[in-house]
Amino acid sequence: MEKGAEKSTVVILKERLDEKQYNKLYALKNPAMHDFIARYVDLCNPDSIFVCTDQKEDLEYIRSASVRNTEEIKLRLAGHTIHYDGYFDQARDKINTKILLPEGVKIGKSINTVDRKEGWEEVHSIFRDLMKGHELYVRFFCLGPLNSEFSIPCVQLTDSAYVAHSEDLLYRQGYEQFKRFGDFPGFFKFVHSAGELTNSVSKNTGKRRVYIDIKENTVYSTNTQYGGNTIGLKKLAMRLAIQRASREGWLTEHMFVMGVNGPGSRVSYFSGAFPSMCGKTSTSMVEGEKIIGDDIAYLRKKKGAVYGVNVEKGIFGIIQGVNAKDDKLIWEALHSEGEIIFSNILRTEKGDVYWIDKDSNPPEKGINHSGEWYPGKKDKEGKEVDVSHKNARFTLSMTLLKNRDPEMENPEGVKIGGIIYGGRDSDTWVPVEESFDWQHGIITKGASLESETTAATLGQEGVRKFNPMSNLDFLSITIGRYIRDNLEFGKDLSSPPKIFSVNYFLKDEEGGWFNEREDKRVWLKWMELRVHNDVEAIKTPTGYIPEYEDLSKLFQDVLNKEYTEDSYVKQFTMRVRENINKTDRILDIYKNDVLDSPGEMTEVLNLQKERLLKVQKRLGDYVSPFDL
Ligand code: SPV
Ligand code: MN
Repeated sequence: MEKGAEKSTVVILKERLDEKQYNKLYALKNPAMHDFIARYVDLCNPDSIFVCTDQKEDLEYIRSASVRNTEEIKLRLAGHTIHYDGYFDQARDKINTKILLPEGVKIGKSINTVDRKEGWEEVHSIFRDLMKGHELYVRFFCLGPLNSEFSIPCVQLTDSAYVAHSEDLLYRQGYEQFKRFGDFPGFFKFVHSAGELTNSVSKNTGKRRVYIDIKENTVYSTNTQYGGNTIGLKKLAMRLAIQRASREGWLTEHMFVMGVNGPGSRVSYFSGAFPSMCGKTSTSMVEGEKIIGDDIAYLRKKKGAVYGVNVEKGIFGIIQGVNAKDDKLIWEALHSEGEIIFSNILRTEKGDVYWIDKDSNPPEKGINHSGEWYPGKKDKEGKEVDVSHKNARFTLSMTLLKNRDPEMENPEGVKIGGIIYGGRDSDTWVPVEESFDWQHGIITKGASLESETTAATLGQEGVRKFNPMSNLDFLSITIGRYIRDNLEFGKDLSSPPKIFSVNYFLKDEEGGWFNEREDKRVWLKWMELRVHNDVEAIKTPTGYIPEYEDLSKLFQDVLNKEYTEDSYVKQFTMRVRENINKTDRILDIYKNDVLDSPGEMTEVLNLQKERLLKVQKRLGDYVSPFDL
């Protein structure tokens, strides 16, 4: 080949792939996909390439590759493995995650961006030869159920067998779908390289980049392994899907989807948005109910209602605090044989695992994300190293769960009866409240969500941050446009879902919790009854709250517990002053920081403030629910 002349796709792929892999790739008649793969094979220069079909033996190849290359280590129970990310690569890197912004496009200052050309060139220069010494895995998946209007086909290139393996547990296989579709455009593309490794973890995290090209539906990720930075179909695909949804009139949300059992054989479906580490997975996995998904949902309008699907088919869940009492179903799955990848927790020589707030005391030694571990170990900065990282995770396919809802693979999705917004809020919102209607719910619950930061992203914890719909980290359009899309979405529905807020994190003056972890089971049942107007509620300036008698009955029925009037008053006292302050904060944000904020925003928030001021004048800063 002459220097300077571009090699053709076929030439590159013939040269680089062995015959078997080449044939698997060319059984798919999609030239755009072939071009994409050839470009990155040529640039990243892997030692070898494996094309993964949906066949069992191919999946087995990936599974054993991750053990062979020591990205995963086998544990005592069959199917269980453990993976470690680098000590400084334990969470989403918000600083180096950027949208490649095309010229002339504005998406507001809350979204991290880099000029498209500049960012594209930077990440492509990092990619040059980055896969040298590695095997490249080519994988095909589908976001959303197969054969559905929700489906989005995807191609992932990664040189991490751990990432390829994780995706296998988390997403529906899409090779056969690509084959059926033939030559089609519009699939999402992901290129990831863990980069140079030391002790099986990414070495050059200084060159960690996650760049999202909304113009080409492509995401680039380099020099990192942590799932939130690397598993393309998870949060990276969300940015692409949010763009597409906005153009096409549907929604991409950071939401679980679950079925709540009502009286008789009634099942009502809910979707719920919570920031990371605020109880989203544990809510969707509560005892007695059914899970469809724990993290990401697509919502579409059909027949005057909202239908939702789980974009994924597995869980990449927080393991800290999972214990036999509060998380029975997760606990059981984690202690049964089956394919599970644990990450960033302690393992012993015998292959048992420990994490923060597991039931039993941790052993005196083991290996964790910091290497050899012993109680009291300090890191280089003098900080005590916990037995596991706070953002440590478990990854499993939901086929391992007994509480998986049979509707999960329904290509139609499930009809959503209620939408829940929740955050980490120590002093303002009551534990559960229903909004007056769709507009009021979107504006004062979803678009007004604030939450204290957690270990799910790098940086300081416990800082109250504005996080509309818990989706701020994943937006690729202006907040204003996103809120407008949400408002529009509900406008012409004949049976709109009811919108609720929940707060599991309310604290008393001494900093103790007002809620027990299992209380959420009661809040879910109350919301289920409200969806069908089966119980009355008390009208407050901010929405409808439960009546004491209904909760008392539910606590008895669901938890076999007495619910005292005193607990009710503590939990449901209207914190008028805090709510006014919050409304002011949110008004300020939408007036001053948000581009193209819809006019309804300030209208609805101002009305809410007036209602709060009136109550304050009449009854003071703290009002018992019995006085409302
Ligand atoms: C979250 O942090 O919201 C997660 C895990 O669900 S991550 O993949 O990091 O986004
Ligand atoms: Mn999440």
